[in-house]
Amino acid sequence: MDLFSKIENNPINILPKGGVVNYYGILLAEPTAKYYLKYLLNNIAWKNDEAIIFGKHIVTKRKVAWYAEKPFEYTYSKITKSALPWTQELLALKTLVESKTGEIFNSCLLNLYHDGSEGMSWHSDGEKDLKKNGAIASLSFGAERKFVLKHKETKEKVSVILRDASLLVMKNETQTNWLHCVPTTKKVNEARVNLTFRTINAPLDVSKRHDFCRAKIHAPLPRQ
Ligand SMILES: O=C(O)CCC(=O)C(=O)O
Ligand SMILES: [Mn+2]
Repeated sequence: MDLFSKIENNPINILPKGGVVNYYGILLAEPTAKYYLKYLLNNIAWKNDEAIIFGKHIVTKRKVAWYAEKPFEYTYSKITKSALPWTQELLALKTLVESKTGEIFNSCLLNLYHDGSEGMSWHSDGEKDLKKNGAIASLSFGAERKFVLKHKETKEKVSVILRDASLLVMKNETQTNWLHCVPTTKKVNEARVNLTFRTINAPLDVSKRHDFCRAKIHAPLPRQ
């Protein structure tokens, strides 16, 4: 058994206290990872992210997309997004992540970092729309980027490099006690796509979207 399959089967909790962040290592072979990166770059409905910060409307270079099993609304940084229905490929990746982690997810927030000049600043994912202490599974494709966690009180930092096709899961009290970020870097010139599978508990207002039955499609097993 190589190191990666060891990590994959016995994920390592990289946090010393106050939560669980399990790193599973690389889940997919290189050709499959390349296939998904290309698929995600070309087929996801990417939009620049928006935020209201200190009353100012900010539009990021980084792009985002929000998909779910129902047209859930998700509000963060004071902007509300309404989910698009799953694609077959996203469902296949959700199935893969669920089988590895034993968790169930109903939504996915995707981020596209075109290169190292784009990152994500310190935050925690504790919005009221999300299941409290629910697991958040982060699957990465493309360029390797550093992911840093910082304890809210002690300021202790823990970091991990998120590699192509690797999986990391944050759960339990992690969002209460830790912030996380993806720092910008001059060393990376390639794109990275990150998928965070989440559990949203927003009630569904079906009157808003009648075309959502498109989401009821067969989920194939992921290509290996
Ligand atoms: O890109 C990443 O690895 C992190 C993304 C993230 O923290 C988020 O979408 O909330
Ligand atoms: Mn986050």
